[in-house]
Amino acid sequence: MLFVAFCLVLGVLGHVVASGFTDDELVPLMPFIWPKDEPLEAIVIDLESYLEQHVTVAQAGLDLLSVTVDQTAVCESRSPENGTFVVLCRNDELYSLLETMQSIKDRYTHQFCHDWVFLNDEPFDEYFMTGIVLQMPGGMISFGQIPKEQWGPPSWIDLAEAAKKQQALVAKNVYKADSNSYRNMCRYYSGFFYKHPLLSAYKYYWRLEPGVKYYCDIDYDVFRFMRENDKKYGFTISLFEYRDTITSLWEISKQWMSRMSLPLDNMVGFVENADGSYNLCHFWLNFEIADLDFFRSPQYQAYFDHLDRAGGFYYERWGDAPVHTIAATHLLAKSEIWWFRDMGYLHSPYLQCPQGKAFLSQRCACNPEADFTLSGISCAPLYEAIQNDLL
Ligand SMILES: Nc1nc2c(ncn2[C@@H]2O[C@H](COP(=O)(O)OP(=O)(O)OP(=O)(O)O)[C@@H](O)[C@H]2O)c(=O)[nH]1
Ligand SMILES: *[C@@H]1O[C@H](CO)[C@@H](O)[C@H](O)[C@H]1NC(C)=O
Ligand SMILES: [Mg+2]
Repeated sequence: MLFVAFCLVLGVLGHVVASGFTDDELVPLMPFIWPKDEPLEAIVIDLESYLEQHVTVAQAGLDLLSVTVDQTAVCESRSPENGTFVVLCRNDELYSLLETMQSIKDRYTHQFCHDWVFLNDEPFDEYFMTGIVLQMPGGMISFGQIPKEQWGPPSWIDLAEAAKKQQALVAKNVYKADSNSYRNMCRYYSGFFYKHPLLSAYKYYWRLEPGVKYYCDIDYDVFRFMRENDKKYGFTISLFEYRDTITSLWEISKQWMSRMSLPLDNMVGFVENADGSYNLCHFWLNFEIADLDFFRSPQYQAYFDHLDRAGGFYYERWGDAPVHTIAATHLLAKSEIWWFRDMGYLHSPYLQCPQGKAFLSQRCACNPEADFTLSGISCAPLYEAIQNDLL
């Protein structure tokens, strides 16, 4: 025991001396290069000792975890596009994530080997990272940690006031009203993920959540599609937000947007009623394929900062979905927004399932009659009407 502790301390000191990085630099250390032709058992032993050094340091709170496994040599054909998958999740979500990745691998990544970035507010453990890496069909696979100051209420939030307002939402039975971790997640996805150092090398991302499933073949590189067609924001399912979670979001957003010069061919009609109020439509954010540079733009960042100052991520329970949606519909041209209706996609309880010819040619495995688009609580008809100038 003493010996183990001694080795840990030595390892930790060695790391700090060797890396020389300060807390806020967050530079990824040397990647682990996956040797192509070695026996798997040997690779796993080396991988685990590489991971362990980093996990030990991160769990001791001495540095944020930042680990990269270079499996590009394993890709059958690597996508030349500047994009990556992004997954924010916890260590205990490994198995539902593996199922999700299996469906992505079957339907998509066996043809287009992309990179992956996994983020967590706590350090990922060796068990999680090894499990993920062994599943991968290749690519650059990175695991990062979220800086403390980006996860949790900022200093100007009055915590007593926030707790009081939270109780009022709980009394109204509002979905996730009592969850602070959900609030942290929504704020992070609204204003910080695109600034993470592990994402700074990329332009496009595809957001995945543990537990979602893909049911149809996707035979083209989605990042190439985004680039060639000048798309900046893509979604699958769109629906109505719970009004009580965003009581003041629309007014605050409208005031801010009224000072901006918006593109004339924007998509505000997707979110705004004739009387100027919010119709509650939003893109469901467990799926998102988008241009990180849109979020990195000074305009989006200023919008987020304004919302963050107002405090509604904690005083109310603003979702990242209405925030991204209000931003995209106001700040982008409608031609830059895209509905991926060809994706067979499930995030419980809602399913998008292509119909007719698409169902057949993409060999879908979902029930087309259970398609959310047909349910009457989808915003897709409004989206279609606006895209086709029918309104
Ligand atoms: N690391 C980490 N990940 C989180 C945390 N909260 C949420 N996430 C991730 O973000 C995803 C979205 O959060 P959920 O709680 O599932 O939110 P949701 O999809 O709106 O709600 P559900 O209907 O419950 O799935 C989850 O799948 C998690 O992977 C957190 O506190 N830490
Ligand atoms: C990828 O995109 C990012 C963000 O736009 C950019 O900074 C970077 O130079 C791009 N990389 C390549 C290889 O084009
Ligand atoms: Mg979820």
